[in-house]
Amino acid sequence: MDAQVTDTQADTQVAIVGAGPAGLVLSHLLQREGIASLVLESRSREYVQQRVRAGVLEQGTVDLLDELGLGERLHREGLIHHGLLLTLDERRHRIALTELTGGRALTVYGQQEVVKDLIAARLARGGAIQFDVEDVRLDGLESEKPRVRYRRGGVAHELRCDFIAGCDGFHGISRPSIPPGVLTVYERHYPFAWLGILAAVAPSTEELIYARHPRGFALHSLRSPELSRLYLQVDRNTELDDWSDDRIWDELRLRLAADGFALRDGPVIEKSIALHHSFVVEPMQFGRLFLAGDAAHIVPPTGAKGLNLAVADVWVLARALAGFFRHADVDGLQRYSERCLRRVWRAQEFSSTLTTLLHRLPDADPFADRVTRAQLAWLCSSETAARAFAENYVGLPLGHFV
Ligand code: RFL
Ligand code: PHB
Repeated sequence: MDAQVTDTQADTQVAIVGAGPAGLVLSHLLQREGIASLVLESRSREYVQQRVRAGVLEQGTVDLLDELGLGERLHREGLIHHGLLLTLDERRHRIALTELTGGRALTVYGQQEVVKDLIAARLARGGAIQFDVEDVRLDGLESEKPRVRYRRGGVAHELRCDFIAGCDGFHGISRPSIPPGVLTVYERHYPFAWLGILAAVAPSTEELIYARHPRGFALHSLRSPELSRLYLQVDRNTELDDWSDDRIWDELRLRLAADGFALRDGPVIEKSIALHHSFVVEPMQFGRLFLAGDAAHIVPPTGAKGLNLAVADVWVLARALAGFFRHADVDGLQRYSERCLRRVWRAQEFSSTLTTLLHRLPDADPFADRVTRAQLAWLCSSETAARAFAENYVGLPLGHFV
C-alpha cells in the first residue's frame, strides 16, 4: 500500500487519461451515450493546443467529427484533397484518390486545430477536463472499481471509476501500469527520422507531394493558404541544430525538384524531429483498462494514419462501453482488442510498405533498392495498384473492421 494522503475523492464512470485526439474524441462519444467521464491531462491547455503534429484526416474521421457536431470550423478551414502526387526520378504521378475510391476524399486540417475544437466543445457542453495533473497512477485494474490517483496544484486526488481509458500516448503511464508478461510487443525501428517544418509561406502545390529521391524522402504538405508543412528524411541521430533554415530549404528544393516546379520558401515558424517507429501491443486491454491510440500502437508517419487509428479505436471503445452500461453486455469489451487490431495491422502494413518504398535506406543493398523502385514505378503506372493504395490512404469506413 502506498502512504499517499488523498485530499479529495470523486466518482465517474470512465476515467480518461490523456487529452489528445483519442481521449477527447472518446469524451465526446461517451457524452453522446450519456456516460460520465473525466479527462486528465498532464500538460497545460495551451501546450496541447499548440503541439504541431498530424494533418491528414481520413473521411471516416471527418464523418465522425461531423456526427458529433464538431466539424464546423474543419469544413470552413480544412483543405479537401482529391488526389496526391508521388515523385520518382523527378517526375510526378498523380493518384486520383477520389476517383479511385468511389468518391472518398481527405481533409488536411492540423491536429492542433482538431484538438482546439474538441476542447472548446467539450467545455462548452459542460464536460470536465483537468489539465496540469501530475503523478497519475492507476490501481485496482482487475477490480470492478479501478482508481486513478493524481496530484493537481499540490492537492492529491482519487478518482473511482468503472473503467479507465488509457489515451495518454506512447510515453504515457497507462501501458506501463499493466503487469509485466501480459502484453506482447511487436516493433520495428527505422534508421531515419523526419525533420518537419511549419513555414509561413503559401504552399507551392495544391496537392500533397511525396518524393522518393536518391538524397532521401521529402514531403510537401499544407495547412492553409498561408501555411506550408514540409518534411525531410534525416538520419535518426541528427540534431535540430545541424539544420539551419537555409539548409532545410536547399535540401527540400533538391528533393522535391520536378519539371516546372518552383518551391517557395519563407520563415520557419516551427521545426521538430520525429523518429520512425512501428509498434503494437497485444492485447490492448487489461482488466478494466483499455488502451487507445498511440498508447497502444505507433505507425511511421508516411501513411498519415496515427490520428485516424486513435479515432477508430475510441469509436470501437465507446460502442463497447455503451453496450455495457445500457445492457450489461460485455461482448464488445471482451472483443475490443481484436476489433481494433484488425485495422491497426492493416495500417501497419500500409505504413511500413509505403515507408520502405519512399525512403532511402542507408544500408540497402542495390538489389533491394531496385526492387522498391520497381514497386513504386508500378504504383505510378498501374490503375489496380493505385486503387489499392488509394483505398488504404483514404481509409476504410469506421465500421469496416468490426
Ligand atoms: P497523443 O496525441 O500523444 O495524446 C496523448 C495525451 O496524453 C497526455 N499524457 C498524459 N496525460 C496524463 N497523464 C500522463 N501520465 C500522461 N502522459 C501523456 C499527453 O500530454 C497528450 O496530450 O495520443 P493520441 O490521442 O493517441 O493521438 C495520436 C496522434 O497524436 C498521433 O498518432 C498522430 O499525431 C500521428 N501522426 C499523424 N497521424 C495522422 O493520422 N495523420 C497524419 O498526417 C500524421 N502525421 C503524425 C504525423 C505524427 C507525427 N509526429 C510528431 C510523431 C506527423 C508527425 C511528424
Ligand atoms: C502532415 O500534413 O502533417 C502530413 C501529411 C502526410 C503525411 C504525414 C503528415 O504522410
